[in-house]
Amino acid sequence: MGISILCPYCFESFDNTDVMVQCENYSTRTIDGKPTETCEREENEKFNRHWDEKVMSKHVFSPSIGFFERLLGYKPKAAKCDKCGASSTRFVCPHCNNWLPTEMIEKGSEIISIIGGPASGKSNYIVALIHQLQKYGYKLQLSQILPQLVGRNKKEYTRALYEKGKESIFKDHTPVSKTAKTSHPIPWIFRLESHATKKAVYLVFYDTAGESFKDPEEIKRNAKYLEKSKAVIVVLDTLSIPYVQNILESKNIVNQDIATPFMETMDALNNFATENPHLYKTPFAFVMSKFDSIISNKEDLEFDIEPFKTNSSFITTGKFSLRQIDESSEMIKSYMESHWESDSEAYGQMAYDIFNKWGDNARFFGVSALGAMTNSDLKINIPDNQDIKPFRVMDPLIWVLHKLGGYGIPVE
Ligand SMILES: Nc1nc2c(ncn2[C@@H]2O[C@H](COP(=O)(O)OP(=O)(O)OP(=O)(O)O)[C@@H](O)[C@H]2O)c(=O)[nH]1
Ligand SMILES: [Mg+2]
Ligand SMILES: [Zn+2]
Ligand SMILES: [Zn+2]
Repeated sequence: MGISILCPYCFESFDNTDVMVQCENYSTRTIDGKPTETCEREENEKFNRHWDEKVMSKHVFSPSIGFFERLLGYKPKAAKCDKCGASSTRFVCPHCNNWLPTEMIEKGSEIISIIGGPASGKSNYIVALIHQLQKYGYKLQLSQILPQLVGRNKKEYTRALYEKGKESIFKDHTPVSKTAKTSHPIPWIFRLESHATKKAVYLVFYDTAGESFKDPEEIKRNAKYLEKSKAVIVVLDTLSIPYVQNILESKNIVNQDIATPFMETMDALNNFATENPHLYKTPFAFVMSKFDSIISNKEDLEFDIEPFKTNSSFITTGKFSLRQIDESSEMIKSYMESHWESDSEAYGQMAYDIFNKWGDNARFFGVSALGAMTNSDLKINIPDNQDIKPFRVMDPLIWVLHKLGGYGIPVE
């Protein structure tokens, strides 16, 4: 018996000793000094069905795994193609034949979903989150935060998506552009290791186009990954809150994008959770994106930024402050309850409902991926010679890892 792997593409589980291998023979290889035979591409029904495509791909075969390996724990290693004899290390899911990182086959993965409506800020958030983890993760003994080199094609490798996003935000000062709508979301796969516990995990984020979270049919499809997620990060657009919008508009501060109403996302989620009550046992981080807009207009918005005066305190202390998390969450909650009732009592009621249903498994977070608003050129509004400063973006993920346990996150 091996360990059970949850495929981040098709969400089927499989025993890791049932993994398949895809031939990597590009015919320039040699075996014992002699060129190998070429290995023709073929139609791969499973892969094509998954992506709803008609492409030719390299042969997929089953590696031979010995009795003792099965018994003592399987460590994936190079296997010989049953068609051409070349040796390959490209491990694929037996159900959909998508390529998965080798170490994930050995150790499994934890799926954390990031969901939210169109233009709520998901893509920019993911890029800023990884950037900050690579920069500061070591403060909490998290290391090797590595975007993976697997995917349908090189453009879809997490590393490529991340590098492109990082360049856009941190170098060109331009937000990441809109995510294309696809029949299946492309998972962002990262490796992260805890130095303290030596636990290595693969985090899988789904950066779905926000539209997917609006249409009931699509929600059904998303259901599959929400259900299998160990934790969920819900991105809610601060700029879509009518109270905030009205005040900022009166100051001539407007966001260029059409926001998804905060309530629309919450309603969709609430309906879904009511039908799938086990979700209330899953940690949910409710993330208010674009929080820079609140902080820089605190007086007009009558928001008490006391708990938001500094970035994540662990950056200076090396300890994750649960108090800072709780105080920030409380402040957002009470602000909702006291200020947003102008839009009927919906917001206060919603905040109440969340804690009523999720209890200690829910928190509110205020984060800013870009650290500032965008200007009329659609660029991030900071001087060219200054660096982009994301704010509090790591907190939701660290809180979730702390809730899930096993990562040895030092807390205070
Ligand atoms: N002020 C401010 N604006 C932001 C921030 N993050 C994102 N935005 C704005 O929100 C827009 C949408 O952000 P995205 O990250 O593309 O949103 P998304 O949820 O991925 O959108 P879809 O891909 O359409 O689903 C950006 O183009 C920015 O204008 C932030 O931290 N602060
Ligand atoms: Mg996006
Ligand atoms: Zn699969
Ligand atoms: Zn082959």
